[in-house]
Amino acid sequence: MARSSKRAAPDRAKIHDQTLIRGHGGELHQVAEGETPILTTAQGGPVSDDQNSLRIGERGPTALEDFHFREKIFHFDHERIPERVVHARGYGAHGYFETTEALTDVTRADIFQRVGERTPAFVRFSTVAGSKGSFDLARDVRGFAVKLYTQEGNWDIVGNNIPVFFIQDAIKFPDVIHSVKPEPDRGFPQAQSAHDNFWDFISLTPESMHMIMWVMSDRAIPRSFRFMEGFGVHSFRFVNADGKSTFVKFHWKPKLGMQSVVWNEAVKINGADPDFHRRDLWQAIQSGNFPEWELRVQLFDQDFADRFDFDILDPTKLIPEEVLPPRTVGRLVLDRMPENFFAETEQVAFMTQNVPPGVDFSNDPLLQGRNFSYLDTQLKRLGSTNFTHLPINAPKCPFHHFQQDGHMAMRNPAGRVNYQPNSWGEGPRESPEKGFRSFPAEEAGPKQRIRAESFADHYSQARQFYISQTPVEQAHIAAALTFELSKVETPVIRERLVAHLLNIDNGLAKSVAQALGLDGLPKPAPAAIAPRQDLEPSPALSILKNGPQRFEGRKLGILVTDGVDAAILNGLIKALKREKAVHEIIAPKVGGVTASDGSKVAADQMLAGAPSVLYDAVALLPSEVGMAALLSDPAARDFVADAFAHCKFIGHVPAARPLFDKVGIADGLDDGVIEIVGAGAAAGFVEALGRLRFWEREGAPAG
Ligand code: HDE
Repeated sequence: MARSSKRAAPDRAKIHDQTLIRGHGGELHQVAEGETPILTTAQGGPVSDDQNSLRIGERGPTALEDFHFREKIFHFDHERIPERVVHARGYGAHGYFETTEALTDVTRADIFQRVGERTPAFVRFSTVAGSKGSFDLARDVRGFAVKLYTQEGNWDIVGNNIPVFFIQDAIKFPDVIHSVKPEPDRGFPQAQSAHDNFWDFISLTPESMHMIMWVMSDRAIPRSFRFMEGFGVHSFRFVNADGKSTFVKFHWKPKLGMQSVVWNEAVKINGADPDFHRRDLWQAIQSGNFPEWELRVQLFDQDFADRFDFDILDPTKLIPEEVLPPRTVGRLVLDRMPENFFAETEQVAFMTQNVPPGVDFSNDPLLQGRNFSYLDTQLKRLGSTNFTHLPINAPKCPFHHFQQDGHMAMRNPAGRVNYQPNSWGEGPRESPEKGFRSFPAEEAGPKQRIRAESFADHYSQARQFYISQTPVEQAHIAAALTFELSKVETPVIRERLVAHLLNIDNGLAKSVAQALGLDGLPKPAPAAIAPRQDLEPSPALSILKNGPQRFEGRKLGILVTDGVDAAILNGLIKALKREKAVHEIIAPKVGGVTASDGSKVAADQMLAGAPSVLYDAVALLPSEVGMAALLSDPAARDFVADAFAHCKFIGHVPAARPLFDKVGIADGLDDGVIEIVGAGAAAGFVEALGRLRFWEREGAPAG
């Protein structure tokens, strides 16, 4: 039986048109102009009353025969499906992948054959530990899962925003996840790694140390999905038409550069806007600022693998970009939000085993385990083997097979033939040329449970990551470790972790021990292999060394009052537009203010609902009169104090100065606090914003 997915794409422009409504089958129905469609049951029966259930008498009992009520409540009762065991909280968007460099020599994958070709894509970003309703800015790894609907079937690169992982063997996955999730007796903490169980497991699992450096760094508190890198983590294979294999690692590089928030800010954002990352992606895409990443590949052969310092099958190791420069081969653009969160983002099923011909697996033991896990999890979550029938999971290329029946089967074979070979001359047959052929790697050896000796170095790359950071970033790692361990109630766990840090960096171990108030330093943890001190720093691992030097895609919060200088405000907005940045006007009342020239300025936010943590930088443009009222407003004081504490650039008119006095920072004002005098000065202020933060305020050099 032949099936094609060439279903007409819905005409999006018309979906919200009054004259078209979408039916439950996804089809659009025409209704006469001005006519309201009739509400029906799921069986299509017209409903006469949706406000009252069927009762015997005015105040009597409800009748069992009320099939409309029964169906409505039945369906409602079953609205939830199990959330993902990990990565439950996520947010997705549609877009496309464009091939910018053909890789015909290294892979036969169709997607890399033609420069300029676009392949539809769906991406889901997520946190790992929290449940579906948890807040966005947990300290956590972010999932970065990409589904590419290629001409040879779906290819899922189910990656993270961190290029290494906690464990080396998939059999440890339930343990690491159990340890980070809420503790089973008390049911908390939610979406937090700062508790005993997590650090107990970590401190007993030295292989996690490299990953720990990453999750304690600012990578784990990104400012936006748009400003994160993504990584396939494992070594995969490309296989070309001649059957030659090349190893490959996948990297996604954000076009607008990387950016994170600081911890104190993250904590406050979670209260002020738990959907911070969702809202950010939604707003960017809805306003036409489509986020974009480059796909870069690190390609290497067996020779390189043999020579490299670490085992390329070990997912707790990376290959520094300076050692093996990545090649840019494509770009990923997200330009459309799902029409329905549940149907698409919640039901999307990513699977590492979804690879097209020309992409293949390595023996990374984590990847091998994942290839089992993802199919299993889809059955549990989506409830049927037919989860590929859901539009978000169905391939967009023609597909033909004899799988049939099961729950919710919607695409059963038509006609008599549901097997092959058959004598009826019908139906699809396999193709040795076009079909997926596994790379014929030679495998032999005793069947055993063993960790390869080549996986035994747990500290050298952790150290390399640490020494590659700027002093500011290093200080953040120390502060994060201190915070997390301060929440651990069992002193021996704190000590055990510091013992590992001694194998990474003495200074780091000492500062954490001191900040925790440990009585002296423990002995370094026994190391299976002595940590290397000779690995060169890799600048690519630092966020701040790779700053975008522009404010594009970022958001300025502009605080105004009645009497705001209209020329300055307009100058500022113009300069931001030129920089492709966005802004929000924050006023004491959401009704807005009247500017100096008598014009009405609409507000996006009321001050009490818009703390400065929601912005990348702030501008204070009160009038003298407006200022007087702000001085006694705690929201105004927090607005400024937090912006300053979080090293944000603060632009201000002279009238705002008393606020600095009021919050006690007037004596410490630095070059990150910029006076805006006259309309022309606004452009200068916006130019300074390109540095994103004034890190010198933290007392450590930024570079
Ligand atoms: Fe996953 N992982 N994982 N994982 N993972 C899931 O699949 C699993 C691992 C990642 O947005 C689950 O559909 C095992 C590494 C992402 O829908 C589950 C192991 C990396 C997502 C699963 C790992 C990831 C998942 C849960 C250890 C980075 C979210 C729901 C071997 C390279 C995808 C689901 C989305 C989701 C299993 C380790 C990334 C249970 C067994 C390493 C981005 O199948």
